[in-house]
Amino acid sequence: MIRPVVLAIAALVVASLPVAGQPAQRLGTEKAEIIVETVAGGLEHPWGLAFLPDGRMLVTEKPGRLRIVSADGKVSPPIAGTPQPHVQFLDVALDPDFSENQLVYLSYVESRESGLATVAGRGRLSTTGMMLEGFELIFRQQPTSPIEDHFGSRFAFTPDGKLFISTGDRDEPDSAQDLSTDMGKLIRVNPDGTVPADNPFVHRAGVRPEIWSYGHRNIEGLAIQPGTGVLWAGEFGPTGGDEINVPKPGCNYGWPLVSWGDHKDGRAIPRPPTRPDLTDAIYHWTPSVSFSGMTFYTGSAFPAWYGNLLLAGLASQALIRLTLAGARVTGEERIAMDARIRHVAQGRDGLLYLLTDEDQGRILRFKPGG
Ligand SMILES: [Ca+2]
Repeated sequence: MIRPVVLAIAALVVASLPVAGQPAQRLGTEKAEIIVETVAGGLEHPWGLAFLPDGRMLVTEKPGRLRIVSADGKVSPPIAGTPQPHVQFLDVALDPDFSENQLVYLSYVESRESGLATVAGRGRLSTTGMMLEGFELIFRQQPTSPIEDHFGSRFAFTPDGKLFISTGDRDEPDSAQDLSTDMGKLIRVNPDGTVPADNPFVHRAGVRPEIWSYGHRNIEGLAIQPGTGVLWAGEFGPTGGDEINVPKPGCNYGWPLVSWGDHKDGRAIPRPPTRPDLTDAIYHWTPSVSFSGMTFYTGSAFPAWYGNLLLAGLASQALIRLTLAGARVTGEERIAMDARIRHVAQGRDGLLYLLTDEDQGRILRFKPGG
């Protein structure tokens, strides 16, 4: 009679161990042996990730929290001073001059009387790291929509100090072609939210000057290619037609006039999937892999992956690795992760960090496995 009781207690103890104490797992891939560690758990649908200079991580949770996670996995209470969103927090990024100005950028969904919109702002992280001070908006998507979908949104700072902010079409596809809206657009601003004088539409009447490119469905992946400094963007297709684009100023990326996929409700989108007056994707997937965040790998921990583009697969539950030659994709590997992956980012230690999209979401870390 004693034995079952002991077993029950043992099971309870195991279940209550901190997630960070879970044993690491080995993962064999085509070009690298990986050890996957669970750095932290208990994060509710983590979405964005940024690395502080001291090795700690800023992480957003979709329901509207920003936390700090230490390198050894201690999760802080929510940081005070952040806005109170209606729906969700999205990305987080550090200012390129963070060491001097301590500015942290946050994108989220704002609720206005007329509906919902993707917005971005910035505030100063206090010395303790537990307060975002003087938070102010630098971008507010116009107009709003009542539809709670396709919000984007990622940040990317360019080497010349500009800030890209991605948006989605808010599930109003025609808005992506309407240059009087910020929906289905890639936005380029100065870090303080003012519009750079060399944006493509600054002199065209009736066009929002912050627009860099248009005809996008829902961009949740942005990354600057090392060496070239060029921005790459990843967007969700409808049914099929997930895309990688290299957005050029003023160009039209086609949604919803053309697509490599079809509408969610089964309506066909006219073929051919591109036209001479539109700019085609450089790579696309049908069926969809449904990826969100992405990053170029530039660390030394996985030399065979240097310069590769890594994508966080949601429905595909995978880390997707693309090999490139310039702006051409030359190969693809899907690394099964057995969880929806929301984001992948490279730490200051050159290791890779992944966020799982779960109620009890985790931060995973890839280390070389020999
Ligand atoms: Ca397209």
